[in-house]
This record gives sequence, C-alpha cells and structure tokens, in this order.
Amino acid sequence: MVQSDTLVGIVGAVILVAVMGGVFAYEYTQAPPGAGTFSSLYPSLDPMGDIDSDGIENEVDDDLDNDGIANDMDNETTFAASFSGSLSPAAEGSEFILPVHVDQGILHVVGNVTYAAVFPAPAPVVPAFSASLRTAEGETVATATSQVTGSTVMLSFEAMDLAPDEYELVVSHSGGDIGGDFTGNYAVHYE
Ligand SMILES: [Ca+2]
Ligand SMILES: [Ca+2]
Ligand SMILES: [Ca+2]
Repeated sequence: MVQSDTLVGIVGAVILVAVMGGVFAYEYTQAPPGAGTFSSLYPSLDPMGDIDSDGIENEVDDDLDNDGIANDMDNETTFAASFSGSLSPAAEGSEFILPVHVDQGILHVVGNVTYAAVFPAPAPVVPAFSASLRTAEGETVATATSQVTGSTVMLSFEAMDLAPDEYELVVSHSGGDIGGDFTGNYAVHYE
C-alpha cells in the first residue's frame, strides 16, 4: 500500500507540474511583448496610432518610430525622414509636396531644405525657393527662414503645438527664373 500511495503522489505531482507548465505557456504566448504596459511607458501616445505610418499600430510596433532601434532600447521617440526634389526655372507657382504624419503626443516638428546656388554665372545665383508646413486644408502652420552659407542656402522651420493630423511639407518656387535641385529632411519629436 505504501508503494501504491507514493506512486499516486508522484503521479499527482507530475500532473500538477504539467498543468502549471501549460498555464505558463498559455499566458506567455497570449501576451505580446509590452502588452498592457504601453500606456505606462508612453502615456502621451495613442496606442492605436501609427507614428511611422507603416500600418502597424504603435502598441504592437516593436520599433514605433522606425529608426532601427527597438522600443526597449530607444530613449527618444522621433520619426525622421529625408527627401530630395527639383523645381524647374519655369516652375513659379508649382510645388513639391511631401506628406507629413503627426500623431498624438507630438512635441514639435523640425525640418530643413538645402540647395546650392546655380553655376556658372557671373555671380552665384540662388533659386527663389521657399518651404513651409501646412494642413491638408491649406493653412500654413510654419514658414521656413533661409540662411545663406557660401553658395548653399538652407531653409529651416519648426512647428510647435500641432494637432495630430496629416500635414504637407511644401517646397515652392516663389519667383525668379532660376530652378534647381534640393535635399531635405524633417523630424517629428514625441514626448
Ligand atoms: Ca507603426
Ligand atoms: Ca525606435
Ligand atoms: Ca528613436
């Protein structure tokens, strides 16, 4: 009888371990990394938002700002992008437009556009470009200021207190007859 009781005890213990193991495995596979803690880690962000516009909601995006640094190693939530474009000499009134997504929890947007003076010429001639950020409805929320360094012109802007929305970064030819190529970048910083 003693041997039989011991056997029952061992079998019972084995079953208990198997059940507990099953519960643990279930909870482990049912809980995505960071689930339930997103709002505590990022109280200002929208769990259902999509900062980097990659189609993966913030809450389940392992790299929500798409800078190549996983969330748990990333201490700055900033979506950054670069671009390039060209406006022809006859492009007065035409525009280069880049969509800019702004999610909940934004601190500010900064950006710049750089272009070089056109050579050869009796003297370097700079294209008459301007840059701005505007809403989809056409309201300008930031206008770039320009700084000339040698033959390079940099247009820089910053926009504070933006509502989460879809915006447009616009590079336009504001007059004159000189066109040219430009490069640029922008960054949307989040709390
Ligand atoms: Ca995303
Ligand atoms: Ca990241
Ligand atoms: Ca980052």
